[in-house]
Amino acid sequence: MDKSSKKLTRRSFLATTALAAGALATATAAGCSSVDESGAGATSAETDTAAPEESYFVGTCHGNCGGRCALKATVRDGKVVSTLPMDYTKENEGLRVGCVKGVSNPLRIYGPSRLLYPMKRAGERGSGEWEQISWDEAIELFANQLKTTMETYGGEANMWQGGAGNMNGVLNGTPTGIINSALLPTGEIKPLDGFSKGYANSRLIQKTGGTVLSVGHDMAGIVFAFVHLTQPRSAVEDLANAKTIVSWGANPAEASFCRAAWNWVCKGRENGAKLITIDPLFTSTAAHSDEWLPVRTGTDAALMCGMIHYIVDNDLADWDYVKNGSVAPFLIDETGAYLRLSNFGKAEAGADDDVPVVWDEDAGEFVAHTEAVNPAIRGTFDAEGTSVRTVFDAAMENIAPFTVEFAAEECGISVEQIENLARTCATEGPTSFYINYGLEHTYESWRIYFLIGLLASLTHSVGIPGGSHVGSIGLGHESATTIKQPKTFNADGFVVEDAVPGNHFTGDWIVQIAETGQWAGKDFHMGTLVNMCANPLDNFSGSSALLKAYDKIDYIITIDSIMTTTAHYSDLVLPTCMPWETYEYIDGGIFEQKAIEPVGDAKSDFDIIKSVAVKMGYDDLIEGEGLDFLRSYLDTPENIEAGVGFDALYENGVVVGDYSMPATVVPEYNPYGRTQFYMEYLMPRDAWGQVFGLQDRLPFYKPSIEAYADNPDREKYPLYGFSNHDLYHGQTLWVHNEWLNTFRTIEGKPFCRMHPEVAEARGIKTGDKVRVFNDHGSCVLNALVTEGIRNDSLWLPHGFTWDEFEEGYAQSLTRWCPDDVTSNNNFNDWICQVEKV
Ligand SMILES: Nc1nc2c(c(=O)[nH]1)N[C@H]1C(S)=C(S)[C@@H](COP(=O)(O)OP(=O)(O)OC[C@H]3O[C@@H](n4cnc5c(=O)[nH]c(N)nc54)[C@H](O)[C@@H]3O)O[C@H]1N2
Ligand SMILES: Nc1nc2c(c(=O)[nH]1)N[C@H]1C(S)=C(S)[C@@H](COP(=O)(O)OP(=O)(O)OC[C@H]3O[C@@H](n4cnc5c(=O)[nH]c(N)nc54)[C@H](O)[C@@H]3O)O[C@H]1N2
Ligand code: SF4
Ligand SMILES: [Mo]
Repeated sequence: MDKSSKKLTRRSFLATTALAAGALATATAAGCSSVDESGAGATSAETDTAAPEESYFVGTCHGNCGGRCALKATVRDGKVVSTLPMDYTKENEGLRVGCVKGVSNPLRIYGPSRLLYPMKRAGERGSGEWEQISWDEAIELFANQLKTTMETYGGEANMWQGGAGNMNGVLNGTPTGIINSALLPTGEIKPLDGFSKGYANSRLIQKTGGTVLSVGHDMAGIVFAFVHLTQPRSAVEDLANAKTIVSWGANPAEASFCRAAWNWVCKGRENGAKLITIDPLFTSTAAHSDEWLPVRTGTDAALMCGMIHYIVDNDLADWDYVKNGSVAPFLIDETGAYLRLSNFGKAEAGADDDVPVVWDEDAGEFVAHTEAVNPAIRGTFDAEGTSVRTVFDAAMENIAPFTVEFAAEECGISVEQIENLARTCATEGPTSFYINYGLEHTYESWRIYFLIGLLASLTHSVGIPGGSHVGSIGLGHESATTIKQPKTFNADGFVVEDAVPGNHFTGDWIVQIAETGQWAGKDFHMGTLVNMCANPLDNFSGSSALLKAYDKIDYIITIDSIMTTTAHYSDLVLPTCMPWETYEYIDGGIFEQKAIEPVGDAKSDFDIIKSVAVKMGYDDLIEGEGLDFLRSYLDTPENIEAGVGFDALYENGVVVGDYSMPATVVPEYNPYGRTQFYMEYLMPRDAWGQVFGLQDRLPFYKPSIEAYADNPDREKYPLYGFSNHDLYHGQTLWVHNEWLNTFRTIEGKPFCRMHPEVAEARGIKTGDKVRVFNDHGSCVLNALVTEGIRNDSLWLPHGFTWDEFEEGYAQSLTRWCPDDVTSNNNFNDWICQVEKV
């Protein structure tokens, strides 16, 4: 911590990047003129001349906002002067999406933190002393580093950290995986590949047997909702059919993976739905809600347990759905294995027809769940000498300690509030639980997906109009659009015939490797770290721990378009293109058109990696230009026939078609066709031999790892810290952005939010300069005193780089704590103290 707070000063960056600063003067001037031209008034030069020539190009914002709005850039005199949502036909005007961040793209392209030249470190890491170098030298350094590391330690010592920077780009993005490795029956751990994005680097990593470092953010939700419990997500349009909408750890008015979500929440309200928001912060969504339940961070699983007890105890459940639509009646033995037809010799073990059986109360015997008329959901039975009980009983026993009273204490809301919530969800349905990422950014948050499965079963919030339970997790496309989607892709280019097996795990584990020198029980040397589309030090949780781990890495290369905190701590930084400076295809039907020459000496990721490959002697590894790959990727016969082949996309950016509605109500699609809240096996995202007991495969509540009430450290750090995503922030893509700063700063400085009771006890007023600190890190920023936050919590912004704070930086306060199941990043699981400076 001391290390980071000492070095991370704005001065050290500004004073030592004179060469960048020189170039900034030009860039900023260009940026300013674009501000004027887009509406605030014309520059004097222009008032004297006729209207300048304009041209238009389609692109979208990189980064993981999930919006993927098609934005139309206007280019004048070789500069992007505005980026506005694309026009739609009049009848589809309501589908025009975009946001204030998207509009501020010109300030990203010509912004003050833009990287302009390749630079190598001149002083010690993080000193901010740089030497500008040529691309030839940069490529040579990069290639030699990879080569020497391979020769000395093996290919896996070259690590490629993926991130959300160009999450959806197939040409210039980074690879990352969902399940990174598997434990084979032989006991061997097999890394699984994740090469679906980032064509050029995917090929180089495979050729050189490198290590893919997957992202840890959002992984509890993605792993459980997609892979483990396969929870169906209805289209956001279906929110219009709900009678109760619970916005839970979500803020659809401001952030979501679907820009249209809020429109449909509003539509639901117009149709009479009640909106309830569960959030420690009074967000825009909360402000529009009928009720705001300000729970303490990390306690949602306890709240779910309390609700489940209330619904069951008061007989408010839709028992018919619980019996026939969920896994509640499935029977498990003491090891947790399902009782199946094969147990009765009626199917071959493991065969497709070896389905779980239930106890049919009408028939008075065990029958295949698919045949049962009246399955028992409670009870213990003897199955030819084996004692089995229902999954429902096992689940209720597992959560028995977490009563309504327990939940009230834990969550910091009243028993009455919990009971009302449970009653409303159960009796005033259909209920849509709009669960998003706020509540999964705490330790072991994967447990909530078991609980929401059970809660949704009891309230029948699944597979019916208006009843659903997984917000916009992983969503993005599943809302109506007029953008025509390509039908198929030719991903052959990602396959390298003579690939060398490499490694693959969540990047956050480098902290453990730095301590032990091992990964999954084997020695692991951290030779090179290439950050590409990733900004771990500003965005990953526990950035102070990551920074410490960087000391054990021989060489750090960051390819980015801006000087992030991560770039600041690198040995070599390479400037890459922003949208509109190069070509890219973005999943979702958007072809980014090249509109301008890159600012400074920036090159596309494709060109950088291709040059490195050639320098390493792999002349034919990456053939042709980026556009050649995109042509082969998109030009399938199906796409050409549908009018969305390469030429159509290259010409138009997006092809607008008819309003196309996604599958509105999505039923369960797992092999049982039933809502799951139990798993026979729990496969970890990163395998190193973990085994999980029955308790972990059922609904359960465990308190946060740091932000729990009885943590003795709360004497020093009494406040629960958290952050969020909102209209004016979006990870590091929107740093140093003057337009956005007018909305998200106080007197030009980032601010934290605290309750008046917290402020008064410390003599703090809005606008005061304060220091927030804990054992991980600290930062100095301004205070905003507001009733719109719990009186035991403190909100820090996310989405500023270190040099935007007077001292320290916000991310340094977060805790490093990936869990054993999903390696999830836990941004909201830390405690802190605040004082007036
Ligand atoms: N405290 C706190 N921290 C959080 C969160 C929070 O709520 N609170 N949220 C977390 C979440 S949910 C997420 S998804 C993460 C995201 O964190 P990251 O995965 O780091 O993603 P981004 O900041 O979107 O992008 C990373 C970098 O990629 C760069 N980039 C953009 N386009 C390109 C490109 O084409 N090529 C290259 N080479 N680079 C590019 C950007 O400039 C940026 O610096 O942040 C997390 N961090
Ligand atoms: N405008 C905008 N949109 C975005 C992004 C962005 O940065 N800006 N980022 C995109 C990305 S990568 C993601 S992951 C999503 C994230 O978007 P969301 O899923 O909405 O995530 P957050 O904003 O982090 O959290 C949602 C709400 O949960 C609250 N919260 C925090 N901790 C808890 C908790 O323990 N329990 C409960 N009940 N609530 C809690 C927060 O205060 C916040 O208001 O948005 C995507 N869309
Ligand atoms: S930041 Fe996201 S929502 Fe906003 S315009 Fe860009 S892509 Fe759309
Ligand atoms: Mo995210």
